[in-house]
Amino acid sequence: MAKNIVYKILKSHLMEGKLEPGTEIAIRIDQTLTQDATGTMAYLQFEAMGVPKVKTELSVSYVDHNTLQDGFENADDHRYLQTVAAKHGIFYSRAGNGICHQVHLERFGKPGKTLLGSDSHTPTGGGIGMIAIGAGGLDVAVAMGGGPFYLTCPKVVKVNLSGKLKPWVSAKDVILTILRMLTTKGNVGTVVEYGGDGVKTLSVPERATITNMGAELGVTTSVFPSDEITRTFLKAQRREGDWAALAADADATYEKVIELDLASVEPLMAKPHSPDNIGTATELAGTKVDQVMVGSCTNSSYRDLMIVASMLKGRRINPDTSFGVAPGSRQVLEMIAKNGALADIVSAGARILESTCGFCIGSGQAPRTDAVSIRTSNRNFEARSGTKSAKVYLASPESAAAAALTGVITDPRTLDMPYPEISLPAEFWIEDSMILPPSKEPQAVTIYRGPNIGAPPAAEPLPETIKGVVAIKVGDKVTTDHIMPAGSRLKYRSNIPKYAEFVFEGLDASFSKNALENKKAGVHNVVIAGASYGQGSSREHAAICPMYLGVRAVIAKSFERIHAANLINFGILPLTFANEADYDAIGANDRVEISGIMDALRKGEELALSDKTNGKNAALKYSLSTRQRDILLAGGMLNYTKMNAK
Ligand code: MIC
Ligand code: SF4
Repeated sequence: MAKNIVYKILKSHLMEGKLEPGTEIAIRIDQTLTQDATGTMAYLQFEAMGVPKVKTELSVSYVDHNTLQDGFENADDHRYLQTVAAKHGIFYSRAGNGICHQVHLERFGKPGKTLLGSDSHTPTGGGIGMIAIGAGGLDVAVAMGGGPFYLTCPKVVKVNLSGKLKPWVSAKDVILTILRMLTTKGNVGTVVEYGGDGVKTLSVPERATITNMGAELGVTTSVFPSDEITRTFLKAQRREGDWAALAADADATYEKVIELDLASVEPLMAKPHSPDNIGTATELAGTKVDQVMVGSCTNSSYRDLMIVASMLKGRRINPDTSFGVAPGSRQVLEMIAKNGALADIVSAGARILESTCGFCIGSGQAPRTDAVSIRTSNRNFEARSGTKSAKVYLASPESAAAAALTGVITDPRTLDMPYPEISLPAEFWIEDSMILPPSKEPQAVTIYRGPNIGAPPAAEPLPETIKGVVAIKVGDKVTTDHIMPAGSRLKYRSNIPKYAEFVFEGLDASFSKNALENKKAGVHNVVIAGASYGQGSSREHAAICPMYLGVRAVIAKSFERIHAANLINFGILPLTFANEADYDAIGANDRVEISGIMDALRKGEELALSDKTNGKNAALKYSLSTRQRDILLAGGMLNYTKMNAK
């Protein structure tokens, strides 16, 4: 049967199930990646499994999120990660070596392979033809232990690219165009596959920008073919041997085909506070800009920084605009340092930042009160920048540099300068000394555990009846940044009781305290939510910390994929309203009851919420595979794994 790229890779990795969209399948994972903010939990869970050496072809542990080190916590965690990697067969990319997705693309990704990463932007690897998926740390730990990864067999949507981008328009504008079409809601269970003649006009870094920010669509992943351009990129990384051709069969079928003429794409920006709230640079032009930040895993490649450097060369940034630049990797930084482009950026007045996530996750560079900040990153959720009143716009490096020069939002096509032509080098600068291979004598490695590292709490089995209170009621598109803020709170990632103090901090500062009191009093906490609950990050802390606070069920209009899986892994029931209108009737603090849970789950029957405060009932649905039901019945993934090991 004719196949698209997605099904070719899934087929060659299929371990359980059939390739029928909507059904649960299990696939073999070739490579894993973790980053430090999700990694400590993932490795603690991996250690708990008792597997001496990872069973994947390659596992890499990156340090790129928590590098601010405003206290001992981050450095302690780094040391833990380094030693645990050395002991268990994992490569360790040290702080300073770059952002996980950028470095993985440069040094490790391979066309046709599967990659599971404990970070939602893992689909960046789709830029070189990988099926690269973001997941919670526990799922990644299981994959490192040799277990399969379970997912819903996706529908595949093709984006058929034709034509060529016009000057001053780049890959970021392409993905913003697609976000305008598909939005951040309603794409769960889909993979976007790119094809068409336009593909060959895009370099690997450009393709990676598109697959990276595909995460904001809420799709499982996005993938490009692997062609001669991919081969040239890998050759320039001295990895031509890792190349493999990958293309869809001529008569491959898709759920839907979306046509996109690259020549029709114009400079766009995502306006506050959602990546799908799109405006054109033309219509936004003239808005005063206080801060411009270039970097993040979306737009920090050699290509992107060379564009910025060429635009700034011989010019000065606007005196009212603060301008920060964070190159995506040490490779990028070293190359622009050697060829002089870094000097052009510095001379223009830029502040050079570490090759890390930094500003993107709100770890430093919080803008001033009410500021307009133009960023090349992928998420502009409210308060993520560290300043609640800031208005963050997401843009291409071209549009960002234009704003830095003029001090206002500027359509880069209106600048009085020629469009810089950037070609990728025949050979990148390659020096991997910041990537430490695993120890040859693992038995001699002692794992370092600083006081910041606590054991992950175990989930309790589900009760027969959830009897409690609506501890919070939230609206649509509540992101994991709302549930479990990052930024200055990031350093508590390895300390669940402490980190749990900040659950829903921005929405209801007393949530954590109240929820914990309910738990102590034996009252179950229930969360009521609107559509697309849990958008954004893969952080399983958005499930672990609520679990720790005694949240037993989340009832939403709909869930995002990674977050729903994390809730199940940590024994929290993800339920949806059979009639969405019932959402309106339930109030915060209402006394609620859901009974007969075990029995209903075992039989696959509907559940009902009885609201004791208003006397109304709401029918509840769930979309769980038998395996997921068993995980919930066991009280989470760790309990389930232990039970099955016996
Ligand atoms: C993010 O962009 O929100 C993060 C920080 O990279 C997260 C992971 C995390 O919360 O640690 C992600 O996207 O998964
Ligand atoms: Fe890091 Fe930002 Fe990318 Fe997340 S989105 S991995 S915080 S650079």
